[in-house]
Amino acid sequence: MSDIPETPGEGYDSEGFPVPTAPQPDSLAARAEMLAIYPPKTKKKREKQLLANDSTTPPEIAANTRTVPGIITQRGCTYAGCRGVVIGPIHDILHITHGPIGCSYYSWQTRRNLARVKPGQPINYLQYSMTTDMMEEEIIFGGEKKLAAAIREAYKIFKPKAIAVYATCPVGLIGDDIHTVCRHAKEELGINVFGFSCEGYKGVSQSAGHHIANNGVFKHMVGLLDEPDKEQYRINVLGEYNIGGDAWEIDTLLKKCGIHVTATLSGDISYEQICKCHTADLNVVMCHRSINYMSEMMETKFGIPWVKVNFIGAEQTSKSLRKIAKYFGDRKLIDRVEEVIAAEMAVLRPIQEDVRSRLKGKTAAMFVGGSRAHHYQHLFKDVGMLTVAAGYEFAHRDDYEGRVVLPTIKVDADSRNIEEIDVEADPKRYNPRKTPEQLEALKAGGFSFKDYDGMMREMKQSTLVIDDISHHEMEKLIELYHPDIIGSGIKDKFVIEKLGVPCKQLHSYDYGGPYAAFTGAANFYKEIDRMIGSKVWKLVTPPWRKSTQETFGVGIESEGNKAIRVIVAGMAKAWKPKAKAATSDEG
Ligand code: CFM
Repeated sequence: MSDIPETPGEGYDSEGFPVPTAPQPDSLAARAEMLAIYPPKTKKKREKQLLANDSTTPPEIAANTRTVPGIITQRGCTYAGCRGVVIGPIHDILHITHGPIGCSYYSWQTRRNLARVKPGQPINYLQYSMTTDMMEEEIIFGGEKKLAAAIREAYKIFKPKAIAVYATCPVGLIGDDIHTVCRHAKEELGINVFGFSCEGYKGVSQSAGHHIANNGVFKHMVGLLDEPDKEQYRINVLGEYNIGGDAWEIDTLLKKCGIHVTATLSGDISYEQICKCHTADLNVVMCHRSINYMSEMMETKFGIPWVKVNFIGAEQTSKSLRKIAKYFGDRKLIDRVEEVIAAEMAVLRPIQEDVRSRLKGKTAAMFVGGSRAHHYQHLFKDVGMLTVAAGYEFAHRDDYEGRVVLPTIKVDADSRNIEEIDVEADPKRYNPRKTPEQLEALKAGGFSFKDYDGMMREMKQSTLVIDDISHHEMEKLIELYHPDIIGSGIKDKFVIEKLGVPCKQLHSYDYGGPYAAFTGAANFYKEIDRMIGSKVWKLVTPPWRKSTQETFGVGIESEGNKAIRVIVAGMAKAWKPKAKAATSDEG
């Protein structure tokens, strides 16, 4: 069993939420103060995206809508969601960006979706950045010829099994037909070549890119190889991208239990694994936002049921393992899972208790992507910390309020822009993995399929929920709540730190991690303990609190800066080279 008390323990309230030591502000008053500065139209929009939580009946939040121009958002573009997030991690196909050089350059290894060369899978192209490098000439006269030449050239050098082509903003604006170019290349080269109309502007965020990518992967890859793996209990882990090696931790843990992963979409994955992933017995979904389309389409076409899991946090990892074992229903597997949980917790528990003794009662805030702002709350909870405010950058209402609201979500013009593909049961290969009776028995035993309750139901009453947070709101949040740590991204990390709060980069992990499964949880606890224990950010006087002379002249000799130099010198002295980490296999 996990050691998060089933009945509330010391430091937790009657609902199992950690109790903050410091007094917390009234969330409605804090909300009003955050919104006060905005002009009426902006305020009207932001007040629908900035709410005090109701965990029993989550209030309707405005999500997946356009950011007000002028507000500094943390969001990315549709191209990033497609090429960068969902398909980019496939390591043995070529990814060619059709566009100006920057789109390719800035998506080159900035996301730590690691892959390593394995026996039998010797190819890893992830270190390459391939682009057509569009210039004025192509913008004026069209870039199709240059794209066709690039595909031919790339094929000649690498002889890959498949090539994916990604459209960037100018490609959509000038109307290059990348799909026809890909079709011709497929015929000419005899390999799989396919394109994605994932122009950056196509949606309100990278979320549109996830959807476009899911459609393309499903149409062009899934189902091409009818060769099931020989192992028992075959699953796909969907929405796990092996950031910092997370998928490797999950894979190792599942292996210990006797559960086999056919494919992880898309972390450290090969083309072949994607082509045969329709042969698995179950899909488990980690990141609901980026891949729910795929799990739905695979169920419709091939009959593979899906369940939501979370391998972030000790309690959640245990729950997820038990859920998978229950699905297969084999006594031996169920017992084996319990043995593994007990063994892993025996190692993790002392670390958890030690860290909790220092962090109990501290607070966190998190603003990340479309799933981590929810999942990582469990890791903080494990060590007695309450998440007082959280939000996604680009998630949809169902990720906040749960899938129950799906029928009520209004499809606006921006979402209508994204293709919904018609999927039907495959006449030959549709194979429901469970009989209707088995499904009923599972449901009667409390098992739920296709279910995601969202973030709000798992957050404490009256905590703040903020969609697509602005820099102004972040600054106000720090001023009013003084959280002990914030989990966020690179676009606001340094502002947060200069305001005196440590910031854990929860996209790339600041080169740390892995944080998934029990082993990853131990890494996270220790990392957070170190960050909160360090006083370094409290000693910083940000440049905007100083006079110009102080900043550029005598500021360097200020008491705060002197103190920092002493700390840094101490750290440098104590530094020892680390053993080579698994993550050094990157790209
Ligand atoms: Fe899913 Fe992700 Fe996330 Fe995401 Fe992302 Fe990411 Fe993220 Mo950065 S797929 S929604 S588009 S869990 S890259 S691995 S960390 S914003 S919270």
